[in-house]
Amino acid sequence: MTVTDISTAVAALTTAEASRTDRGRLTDEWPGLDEATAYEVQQALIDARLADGERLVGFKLGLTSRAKQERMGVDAPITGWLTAAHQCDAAEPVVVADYIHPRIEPEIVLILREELVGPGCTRADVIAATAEVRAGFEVIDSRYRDFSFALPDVVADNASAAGFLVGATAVAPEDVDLIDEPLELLVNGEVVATATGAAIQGDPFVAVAEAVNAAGGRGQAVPARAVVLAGALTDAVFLEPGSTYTARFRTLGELTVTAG
Ligand code: OOG
Ligand code: MG
Repeated sequence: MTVTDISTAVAALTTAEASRTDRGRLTDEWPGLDEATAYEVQQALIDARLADGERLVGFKLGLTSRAKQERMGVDAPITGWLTAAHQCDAAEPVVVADYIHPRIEPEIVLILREELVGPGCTRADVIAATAEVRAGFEVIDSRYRDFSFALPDVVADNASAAGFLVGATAVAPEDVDLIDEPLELLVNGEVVATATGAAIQGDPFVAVAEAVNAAGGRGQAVPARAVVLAGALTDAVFLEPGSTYTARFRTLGELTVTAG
């Protein structure tokens, strides 16, 4: 299948995900694919899932940390959408064979009480609309070979969304300083990375406000009760069957998941 338009791009990405087979970049076949068109591909991909009976439950920011932007060779944050099918249960292992080449990354999660809509969304608006802040993990799984993509590729691929987990401790947004909130990422009990919330564009609430404004420019709002993944604080690590991953925050508590 040669990808030259939105519907063949949706079909190619959907097939790659369903068959757990990575593929080349869309931009190799469709050099004219720009960021705006890539968001149209992403929207068509999500619309197809919702038409198939999946339920929209969340919004994700991606590539908000300089560490990730450098690793992935891109220079701007992106957004994507989460459905109920993406939600994983920390009590069950995340099954590596269900994905292509899954990675896991620690996230700060906002649970909204009210809709967020831009343009004009501010940090204060995000805080006011947030019911709870929690620890989280995101499972990312690029449909592209070796996680190699240009910005339009990863946007079309719904920002590599594949799964997410939310921690058990709920904190009110006014009860946590997210900028200074420290995190340790542990693999099999060993600390492999540390960060603070400032890794998310200096301030996770500002990052979310900017992402809401960008989505607003595309005519999209983030609905009330949505789960918002503010962006990874560290680089992602590959999931290996039998390994255990812990995100340990100071105020947001700790979340552990095992890969199977
Ligand atoms: C893109 C998704 C990045 C994050 O939190 O930075 C992301 C990728 O790295 O494949 O979800
Ligand atoms: Mg992420």
